[in-house]
Amino acid sequence: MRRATAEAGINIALIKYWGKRDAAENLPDVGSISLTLDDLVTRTTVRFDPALERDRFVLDGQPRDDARVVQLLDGIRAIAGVMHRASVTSKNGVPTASGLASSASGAAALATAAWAAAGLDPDTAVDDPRFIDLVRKGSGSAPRSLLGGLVELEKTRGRVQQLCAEDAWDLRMLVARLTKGPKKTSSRAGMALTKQTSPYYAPWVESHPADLVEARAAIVDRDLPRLGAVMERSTCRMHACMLAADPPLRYWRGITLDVADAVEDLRAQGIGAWYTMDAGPHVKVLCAAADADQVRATLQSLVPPEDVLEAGPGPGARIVD
Ligand code: 2P0
Repeated sequence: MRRATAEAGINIALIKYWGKRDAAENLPDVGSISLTLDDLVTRTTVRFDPALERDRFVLDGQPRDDARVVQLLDGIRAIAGVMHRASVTSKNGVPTASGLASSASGAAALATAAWAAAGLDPDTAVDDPRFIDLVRKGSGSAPRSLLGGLVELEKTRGRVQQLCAEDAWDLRMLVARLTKGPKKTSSRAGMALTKQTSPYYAPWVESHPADLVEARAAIVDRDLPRLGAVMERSTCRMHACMLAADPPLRYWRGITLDVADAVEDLRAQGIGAWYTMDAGPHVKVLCAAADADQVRATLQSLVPPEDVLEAGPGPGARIVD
């Protein structure tokens, strides 16, 4: 019996991924740039066990059937020449399927733990295209959680590279959690609908590379106002593209816009804070560590204190046991 435990932080996209070029390979139509967080982690243990007849997956204490988990384990078994089924136990630090990116940390933690439990070297995994391909098929944004700090996922082959190490820029991401239940449309279904029906999809894909160029330059210069501005632009273009789908795809709620307004008001007062939203109503706010207390106070004036989460840049997926 071989076992390993891995942890991976969620990542929040600054320059957004939305839409697939190849659904089978889960390759994106656009690149993306994200921040891996040091809190809000998924912790996963994988144990290959000759006594098991089928893979077992327990998420937050609940047994689940998840074809993507089995697919990922099958891929690693094929690479490592392992025959045994696995027991997988996973715990999410964020609500599952709520638009808080737990699928990315989940796939990154699962793949890293399974890779090590199968006897493969976790330290070189991120350089192995077979590993990245498996992680990406688990979740398109998951390869970004393999690396720490600011990370770019390129669209051509789906590879990742670090743009700024987690200890090289003292940023904070505050999350205003606005609902608790699962989202109504999965990212996968939402992306397919948008690509098929939104007249803004082609312009989204066409205009996207300029946002990547702008964000890379802002990161090189450690220019937060410039990075924040392009993050908001990428966010709003992605949501505009979804809103134009048929039927319209709207993840925002009224409170989502109230929080965005409050972030704009902070900026009008001279506090550097910028908003982003993903496939859910929650608002994530990027700021410098020095401004985090003021941002937190503003968010807590709109939502209960326990629904404001704060994290800094974190490391990539790693073996912890
Ligand atoms: C992102 N999202 O860049 C974008 C922004 C949501 C909005 O990546 O189908 O769970 O596995 O590729 O990775 C969410 O999508 O979707 C996502 P699949 P995934 O973070």
